[in-house]
Amino acid sequence: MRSVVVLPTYNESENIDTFLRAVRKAAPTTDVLVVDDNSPDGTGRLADALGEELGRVEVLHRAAKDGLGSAYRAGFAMVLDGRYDIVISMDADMSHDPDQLSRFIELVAGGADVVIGSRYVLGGGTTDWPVHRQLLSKWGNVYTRSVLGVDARDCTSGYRAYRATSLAAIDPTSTTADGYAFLTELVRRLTRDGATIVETPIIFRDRTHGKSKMSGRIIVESMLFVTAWGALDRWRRLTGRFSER
Ligand SMILES: Nc1nc2c(ncn2[C@@H]2O[C@H](COP(=O)(O)OP(=O)(O)OP(=O)(O)O)[C@@H](O)[C@H]2O)c(=O)[nH]1
Ligand SMILES: [Mg+2]
Repeated sequence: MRSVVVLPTYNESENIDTFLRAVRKAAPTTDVLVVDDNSPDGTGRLADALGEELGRVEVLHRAAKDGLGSAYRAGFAMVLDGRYDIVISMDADMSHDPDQLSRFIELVAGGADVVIGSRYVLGGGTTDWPVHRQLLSKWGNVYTRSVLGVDARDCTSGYRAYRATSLAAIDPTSTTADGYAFLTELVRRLTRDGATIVETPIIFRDRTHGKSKMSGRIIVESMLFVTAWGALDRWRRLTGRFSER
């Protein structure tokens, strides 16, 4: 099956070299589409150079920083053109272990519509995260699951593999959220579409290089989206209009 990793980057110059080499080693036939938002630290130029050296790396250069959701919408639009059977999403900061790529690909080949690398199933977890971040992520996910009734324990994990046709079916380019809420929005749409969601355990390692782009604002935005979607779903169930987005 033909597969591609969509990789949003913003100021990941300390990670991009290690990351692309590790992906090439772990999954030699998987392509990579880097979506760089004109990183001031030159990540985009580094990715171009690495692409020339390694092959199978394409770089989408965007004019300015526009958020994770927006970067994925642009990247997905490019790779959902029939070239690929599997579309993978990853962070560039080595939090997601490239050595697990073959497992994600096998699970999609085995019938999953989406495979989520999950911190909240047996065998999964986080290392090096401060306690407040662990609690926020864990309880954010418990809240999301209970409010939206989605079939996943980790809705905010960005390490995923989608069957390309199943991703196209939920029209990811028409999503509106950014940050973590974007990832939740995709799980919500997949659940409503009747997709087979499979979670596989991952150990999420905190980044050792570069700065986090996730802010308090993004976390608050995520919880507000979840609350609004939950209310909307409830209202639609009451009025029998559940089939609408
Ligand atoms: N193109 C693009 N990529 C982004 C943007 N914001 C974040 N990213 C990338 O998205 C991925 C996830 O962002 P991170 O900052 O690592 O978010 P996080 O993993 O929740 O937080 P930390 O690991 O603590 O930094 C990384 O590869 C970032 O470089 C953006 O506005 N545009
Ligand atoms: Mg990260």
